[in-house]
Amino acid sequence: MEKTLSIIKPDGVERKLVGEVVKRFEGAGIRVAAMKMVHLTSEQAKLFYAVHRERPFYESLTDFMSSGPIVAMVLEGDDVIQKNRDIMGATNYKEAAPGTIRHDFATDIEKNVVHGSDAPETAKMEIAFFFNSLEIC
Ligand code: IDP
Ligand code: MG
Repeated sequence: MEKTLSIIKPDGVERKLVGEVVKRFEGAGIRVAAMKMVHLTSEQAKLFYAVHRERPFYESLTDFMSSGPIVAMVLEGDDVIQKNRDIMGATNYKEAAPGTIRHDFATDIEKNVVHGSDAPETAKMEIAFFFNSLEIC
């Protein structure tokens, strides 16, 4: 079984979309294997998004990601990395397909409600950033 990291970003938590997002994952047959709410410091958000440090939106993105609590989850299932990306929709909500989380709820290219790992290697690193092995059931 494959695992991936999902995050409900500060905009999603503030707008009370936690239940809606989890419902979409579970409705697609995905299992939640770990879940926690955390409020990242700016330094922690910068570490998490270090791969984007050269991008013009890095400062703004990491300010946003540390602006309020987030919900981090480990999702488990067959092909769950790609399945989660399909349920999330395109990064830019204007290009996201109808029925995807970002199409239905995002308000901005940055404030796009959810994060999802994009490949097996990043999934492994991102899961370890938030969870130790005892916390993954
Ligand atoms: P992803 O979240 O769909 O994997 P990435 O390219 O990895 O997209 O970008 C990470 C996050 O950075 C996005 O989810 C979004 O919040 C933000 N972001 C991406 N591109 C832009 C941009 O052009 N302007 C502002 N924020 C952006
Ligand atoms: Mg990404």
